[in-house]
Amino acid sequence: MNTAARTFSLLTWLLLAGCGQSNSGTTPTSNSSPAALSKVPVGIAVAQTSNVALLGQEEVAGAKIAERYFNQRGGINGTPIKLVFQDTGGDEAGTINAFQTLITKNKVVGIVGPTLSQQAFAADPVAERAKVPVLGPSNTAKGIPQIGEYVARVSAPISVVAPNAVEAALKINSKIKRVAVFYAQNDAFSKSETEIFQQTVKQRGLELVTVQKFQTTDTDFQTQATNGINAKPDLVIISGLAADGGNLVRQLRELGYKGQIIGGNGLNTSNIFPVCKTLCDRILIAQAYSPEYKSKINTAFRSAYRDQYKKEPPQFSAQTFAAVQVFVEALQQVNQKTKINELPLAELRAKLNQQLLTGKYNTPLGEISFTPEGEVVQKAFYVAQIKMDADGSNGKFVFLK
Ligand code: 1QQ
Repeated sequence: MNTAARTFSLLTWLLLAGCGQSNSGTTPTSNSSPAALSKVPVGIAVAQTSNVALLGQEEVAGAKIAERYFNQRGGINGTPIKLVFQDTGGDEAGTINAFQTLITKNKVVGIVGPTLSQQAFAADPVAERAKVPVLGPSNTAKGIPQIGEYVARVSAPISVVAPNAVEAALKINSKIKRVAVFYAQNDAFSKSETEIFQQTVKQRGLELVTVQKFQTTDTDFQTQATNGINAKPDLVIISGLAADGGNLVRQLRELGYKGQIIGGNGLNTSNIFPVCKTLCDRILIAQAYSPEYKSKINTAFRSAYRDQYKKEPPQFSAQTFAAVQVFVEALQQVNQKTKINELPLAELRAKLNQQLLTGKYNTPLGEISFTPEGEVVQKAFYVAQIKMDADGSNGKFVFLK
């Protein structure tokens, strides 16, 4: 590259990194140009619109708190990070689009996202082919880290999280025998989660009295709820997403179901409160995060979240914070060996991917690390129970001891 071209490419980098998404009119540099960064662009590809935004908006919140937190502490050895947000919407096509934009246009060093496993199975291969590291903040289905070398996750697999909720239900009511399971058959995570729940039920010697299927786009669950209730369960387990899951809970209760309900990870948000209101009360949900976890970084994260949102931070915010943290701390490590703004982007992405898999991170989720395949290694899990106010206008997650 001649001097004029190189200067142009550096300017383009500065513009790209400084202005986030607004890079119209500039010619993107090639991936082999030096990554002369005034800010290090990290992509956030989560659902900001559609029903999936009920989950994704908590991820945006966690990412923004992380950006502020780490930049206040010097970013990558003096160079701040700049989060570049691309909305995936709720489907696969939107996610592939968001990934492509982040990779080729915004030239991010890595991507945190997407919200759903269903979206990850479609879009992560795009990042894999482009050799751009992806950190799943909330992809819990079986098979995510196996998508490729550049795919890892901070979200513990549902196989280690979900059984805790069944254990908690049995602790609350040891008489539980008959279990009805409901799952969204058009969602990869829900299918993966229900397999784990169904296995757990059998391993515990409980009776699986019915399995009912629905779609995440459904709003009317009369048929499934009636079938479920007719099987006389004393425990109902739901694997779906927030809007459908919340509606199913509401309709089960309206039709008279009085027993315990376990909600899966897709219901793990206070955004279901407006859907099932007082009828959300008592739902049990397993957690990969507790706001009460004692550590310096969780105390800082928790108070930043509470200052802004006047409630306890939810799991998805904590997981997304942790994903940004992993990128930041891995970039700091890479930078100690070779200054990151002297590295061509393709090399930086490759080094970042290698580095992040080898580190240990003291996150709000506790200390985490990764297997060589990119599976998160995490120690502590929890179960919370929803407690709604009498008028159903608000509620909270109460962590069980
Ligand atoms: C997945 C999930 C989602 C329900 C979390 C937002 O766990 O899709 O894997």
